[in-house]
This record gives sequence, C-alpha cells and structure tokens, in this order.
Amino acid sequence: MKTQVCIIGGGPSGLMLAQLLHLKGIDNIVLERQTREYVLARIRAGVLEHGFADLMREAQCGERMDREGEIHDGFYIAHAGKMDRVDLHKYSGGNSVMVYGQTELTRDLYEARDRMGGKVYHNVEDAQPHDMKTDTPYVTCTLDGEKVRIDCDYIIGADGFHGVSRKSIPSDVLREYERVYPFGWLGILSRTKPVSPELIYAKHERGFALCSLRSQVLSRYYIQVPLTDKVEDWSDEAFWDELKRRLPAEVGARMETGPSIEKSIAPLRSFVAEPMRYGRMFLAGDAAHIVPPTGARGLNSAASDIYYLYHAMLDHYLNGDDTGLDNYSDKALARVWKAQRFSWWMTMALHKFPDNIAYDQKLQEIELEYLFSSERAQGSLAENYVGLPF
Ligand code: FAS
Ligand code: PHB
Repeated sequence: MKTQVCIIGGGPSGLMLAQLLHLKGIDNIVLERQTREYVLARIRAGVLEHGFADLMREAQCGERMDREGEIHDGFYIAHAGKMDRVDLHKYSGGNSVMVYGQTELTRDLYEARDRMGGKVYHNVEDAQPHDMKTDTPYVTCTLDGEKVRIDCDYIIGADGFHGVSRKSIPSDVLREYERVYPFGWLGILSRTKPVSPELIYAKHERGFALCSLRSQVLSRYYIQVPLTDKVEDWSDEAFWDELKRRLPAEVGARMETGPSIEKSIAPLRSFVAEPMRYGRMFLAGDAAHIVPPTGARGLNSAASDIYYLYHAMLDHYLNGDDTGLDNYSDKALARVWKAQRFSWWMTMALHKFPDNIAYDQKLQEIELEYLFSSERAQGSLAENYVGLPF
C-alpha cells in the first residue's frame, strides 16, 4: 500500500488531521488498533476551546456541534463556602468555550471520513513505524490477519499515551518530563439534568469535585479519589453522597441524581515528550503530552498540534516549503508547555494534597482569594481556559 501521510491512531487527533488533509487533496490512511465502537465508548473531554471548534468547522464537521453543543461564557469555582464566577467572556476579550463531548466530535469525524471515502482501518495489529530518518519511511502492521507494508512520505504518531510511535524514538533522542499526582478522578455520566448551567469546580477539605455536562439531559460529574480506590469501591449512592458533601449546600440540595451509565477512574499525570518530531515522523496529541483534566486542556492541546501539522503539510505539498515541518516541534511544544503550566496550576490550586503542610494549604486558599480580588489574575485564567492563540 502507498499513501502520502500514514496516521497511526484513530482518536480525535488522527481523525481531525486525516479529515483536514483529505479536504486539501492530500492522501492519507488512519490505522486504529481498536474497533470504532470501543473508541466511541470512551468518555473523555467535554470542553472545547474556540480554536478547536473552529477547526471542527474547517474540517466540515462542525454542524452538529454548533447545533447540539453549548457556548459557555463562564464557570464557577466553589471554595471557602462561596461560589465565585469566572467571567470568561469579559476577561478573555469576548471569547468563550464550546461544551460538546469528545465522544460526539469523534463520531462526527468518523462519519465525515466515511462520507468522503476516507481510509480508516480498525482492529489494526502491530503497527510499527520504520525508516523515519530516511526519505522513504513506511509502516508495517497486520490488517485483517494479513501483514501489510504502507509506504508513505510522512508518519503521524497520533496513537495516544500508550501508543507505539513515541516509543519508536531512540531513548538517546527522546526527553521525557513527568509529574504523577497522588490522586485520581472518579467520573460518572448520568442521564440527569445538570445541577448548574455552567461548570462548577469545587475545592473542598474532603477533596476536589467537578460538575460538568454533555447536554441538558446528560450530566458529567467527578470527585477526587485516592489512587488506591477502585471503581467497584464506589456505588452510585456513595458517589452522589460524596459529591454533594463537596459542594455548597444549595447546589447539593437541588442535585438530580440517577444511575450511572458510565463510571471510571482516571489517574492524573503531567507529561511531555520532546522532540515531537523524529525524521519524517511527527507526534501529535496524547502521544506527546498529557495533562491532568483540571484545566480541560487535554484534547485542546491536541488541536493546536493538528493545526500546526495541517498547515505545515499544506505548505510542503502545495508550496514546496518545509519551514512549517522544520519548526513544528518547537512551535507545538511552546503552546503545549503553556497548557501544561495552566493545567498544573488549576490542579495544585483545587485539589486536596494528602501530605500538604499547613503553609501550603494556606497558600492554596490565598491563591483563590487573590484570583477573585484581581481582574488581571482572572484575565490570565480566562485567556488560558478559552485557549491561547494557535
Ligand atoms: P487518544 O488516546 O484519544 O487516541 C489515540 C488512539 O490511538 C486511540 O484510539 C488508540 O486506540 C489508538 N492506538 C493506540 N496505540 C495504537 C497502535 N499501536 N496502533 C494503532 N492505534 C493505536 N481531556 C480533557 O480535556 N478533559 C477530560 O475530561 C479528559 N478526560 C480524560 C480521561 C481519560 C481516561 C483519558 C485517557 C484522557 C482524558 N482526557 C481529557 C484527555 C483526552 O481527551 C485526550 O486529550 C484526547 O483523547 C487526545 O486525543 P488523541 O491524541 O487522539 O489520543
Ligand atoms: C468534562 O466535562 O469531562 C470536563 C470538563 C472540564 C474539565 C474536565 C473534564 O476540566
């Protein structure tokens, strides 16, 4: 088989790039390890930066998002017995975020690929990049039980944190930076009316909680739990009781509870791999970086990688200009690290750290007091949350 761009990974990063390249006549193939059902069953991100929403529209996949998604101009932080609102619209110069689940946008991207005859292969086994440092790289894999070689101009590693691409970069080339947090997030999805029209991030002495949503009939909630907890330790009733304990009384009192239709625990880590290029292979999205979801930057950091890669590929194929490809890693990492900083700051400010000394606990409280005493501080938070410029 032969293509111009071979993309390993059929999550939002790989699919978005495939769709954008296809629209410009650049041939590509997506190799996905799992079934489509498995990919679409994963419940992940919920908040899209306006830059991501624009990319979905440019990929001709934004119609359902614009119809079913919700524009949010702010969110709340519950702390020290009060609820303070972060006015994103006011403090970001008129920007906002789009609340639309990753599951749905991934479905939209798959459907666009199908509609346009895109080549997306599922149940792909043993994908392996080869000869990345030559002008003739290729990928081998097993498709429907048959060993296949795909010759290409470029390989995109969009295969997430546990993928093969990053691990194919020699250890003497790759630099990895990681921080693991001493807790996880237990999340549930329930067919209930969201407790609040806007998100509520709660800092509480019992631990962090988050009230989010997917629609007006589908709620998404999280509570911070110890790393030793297992999903089976938590009945729905225990979850709802603990969530309410961590929220202001009037919020807990009006909460509509119901059976969980999805329940999972995600560990929290900050991770960056440098460089995001190795010869003719480029890393994008979770393959190169991971953030704790506190700042809603995970999927959104993937978007800027894809934006840069897309324009670099256009410049190469349409103008014979490789400047974008040569600058990709540095340019993507510059924005990735700013998202890392913001996600780390939100995580450090809002979670209970079991081993925090009294001084650090006081600093956490002062961090939020200062935030809501300063319009400039709220401006900094807002510009990061709606998305720094690509
Ligand atoms: P993905 O991991 O989504 O996709 C990579 C794809 O590559 C997968 O489908 C995988 O099956 C495939 N793959 C892996 N190895 C392969 C191989 N060898 N061959 C072929 N295919 C292979 N972000 C937020 O903003 N908010 C959240 O609340 C949030 N919650 C999250 C919860 C969890 C449990 C996880 C893991 C992540 C969460 N994220 C969240 C981050 C998440 O949204 C990612 O940023 C987003 O999925 C990134 O998309 P991709 O880069 O496409 O990676
Ligand atoms: C979600 O809705 O899943 C969500 C929203 C905001 C976050 C993290 C997760 O910061």
